[in-house]
Amino acid sequence: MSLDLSVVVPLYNEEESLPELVEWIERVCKEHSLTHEVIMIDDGSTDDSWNIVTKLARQFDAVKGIRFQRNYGKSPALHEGFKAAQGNVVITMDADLQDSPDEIPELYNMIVRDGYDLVSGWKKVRYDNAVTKNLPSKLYNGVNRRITGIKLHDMNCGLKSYKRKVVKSIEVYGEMHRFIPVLAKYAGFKKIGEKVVQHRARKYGHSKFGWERFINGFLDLLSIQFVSRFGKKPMHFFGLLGTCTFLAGFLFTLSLIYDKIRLGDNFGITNKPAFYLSLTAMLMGTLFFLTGFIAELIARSASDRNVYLTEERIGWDK
Ligand SMILES: Nc1nc2c(ncn2[C@@H]2O[C@H](COP(=O)(O)OP(=O)(O)O)[C@@H](O)[C@H]2O)c(=O)[nH]1
Ligand SMILES: [Mg+2]
Repeated sequence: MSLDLSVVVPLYNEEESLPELVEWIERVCKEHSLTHEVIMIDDGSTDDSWNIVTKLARQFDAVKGIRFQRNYGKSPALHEGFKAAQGNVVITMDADLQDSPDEIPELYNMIVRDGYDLVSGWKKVRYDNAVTKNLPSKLYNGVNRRITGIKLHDMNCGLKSYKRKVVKSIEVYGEMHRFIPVLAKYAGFKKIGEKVVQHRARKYGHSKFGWERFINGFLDLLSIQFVSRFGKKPMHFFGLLGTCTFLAGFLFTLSLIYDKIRLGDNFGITNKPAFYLSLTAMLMGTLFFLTGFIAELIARSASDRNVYLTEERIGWDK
């Protein structure tokens, strides 16, 4: 039997919130007659979270749990959840009750009725610390929109819904959970929307992400951009850069040699800034080139070098 909905909940030390969260999800799904499963991924919690998940799994048919042996992070947890999810629509939700399960039906409908591939929540009114969270988040999302061209106000919102196919097509690793819409876009999913969602103050426990996330997030964004553009052809980036830099250095050298021949002993080559510039440029050019070459060799032997996401196949089982 196919399920309408999988709710994926990554959690880390959220013992107090879990029972309330699950009861609420159950209530909403029942009211809207959605057949569903709730997948809770306990990421090596050190509190009582896993015991509570176990109890909930006994109490509710829909609840399933996965427990990591240690803390890996939110992305690996989502990855496992996505792998296990069987619903036609997959909704991710934070475990801390800051996201409201009342949003589930509309998020579900936007996928099924309006045909979105991905809908991201937008915490328009936010109940977090203004200085450490809200302001940097605005700035960050602005930069994100610029770089990726995806018009979302709150890319990193934990509350999102997906067509099942989207979560099966992308690989969330490291700390890439912040950029799932970018991953989805690069996997070919174009219909990405957003929905203003209620946000609630944290009732229990404390936030697990501090200011470092903005630095890591920015580096991750650069990686995603780079890998998606040049991951399968690194030489196109490094080779071009290397060749240009080397050529610049080489031209400098030629002009130095020309001056030396023209001016003879009056021309002290090593006194000229151009001498050092040309040396550095030629060295850097060579290094860029070599880096590109090595990257190309790595790309060639990467296990996913010939993995392409296929939309459809027809006529193969005749
Ligand atoms: N699986 C997993 N989940 C985490 C981890 N850190 C935080 N979370 C969960 O991610 C969600 C959002 O985290 P939270 O600390 O509330 O971040 P904030 O809302 O941005 O302050 C919550 O459900 C957390 O339990 C982690 O290391 N692993
Ligand atoms: Mg939170």
